[in-house]
Amino acid sequence: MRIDILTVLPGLLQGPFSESIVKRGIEKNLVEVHLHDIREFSKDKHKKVDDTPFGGAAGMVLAMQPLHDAITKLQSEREYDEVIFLTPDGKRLNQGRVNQLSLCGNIMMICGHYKGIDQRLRDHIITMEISIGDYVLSGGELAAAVLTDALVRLVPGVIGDEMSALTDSFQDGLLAPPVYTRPAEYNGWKVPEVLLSGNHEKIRKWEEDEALKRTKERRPDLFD
Ligand code: 6GU
Repeated sequence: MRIDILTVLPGLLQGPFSESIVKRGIEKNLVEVHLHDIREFSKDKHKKVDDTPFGGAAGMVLAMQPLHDAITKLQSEREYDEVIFLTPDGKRLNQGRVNQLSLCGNIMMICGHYKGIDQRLRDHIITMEISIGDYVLSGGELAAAVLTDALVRLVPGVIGDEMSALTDSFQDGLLAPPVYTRPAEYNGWKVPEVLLSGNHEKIRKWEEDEALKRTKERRPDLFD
């Protein structure tokens, strides 16, 4: 999988990709993540990347020329399965959509800023608009980092069996059951007896019941 991210703040994204799972996926050559600074494409003498909106509304819009040139250059180099705009008015991200997107070869992500991007780019070039939740971030960068992390961990080989992505919360439509580790008693707090029983069938049943109970209590909406 190759992910190209277009941003006016590449520095905001370097940290999240140089640690842990994403770092490992890159080092194993299973994923490529490329950051592109939109400002480098600006033909303005001051390298401006924002512009005022027609109609006189407050705020600024990402300038047309540098963003369109950046997208066009990347599209001339390879075919993209999706050109995703990260924006609070996009479709809300969930595990189902992450699973679908994880099958892509090449993904382009565009980080929104200011009041967003020109609607004509959304109409003609963007293929998918994604929000990561009902709250406002200062820009699309952190959302792109979230989406990239969620995708990379599903690429075969990036995470080992010991962390199996298939047992994550949401992957089977339920929250994950509680987990315990040694010692079996700590500070007077005991691990549920069944987990020490060695009876794998019983343990699986217990985990299933706990996952159901937890989902009913915390996220009844997941049953809708
Ligand atoms: Cl994708 N962008 C911004 N700016 N805010 C958000 C978001 C995206 N998703 C939730 N809030």
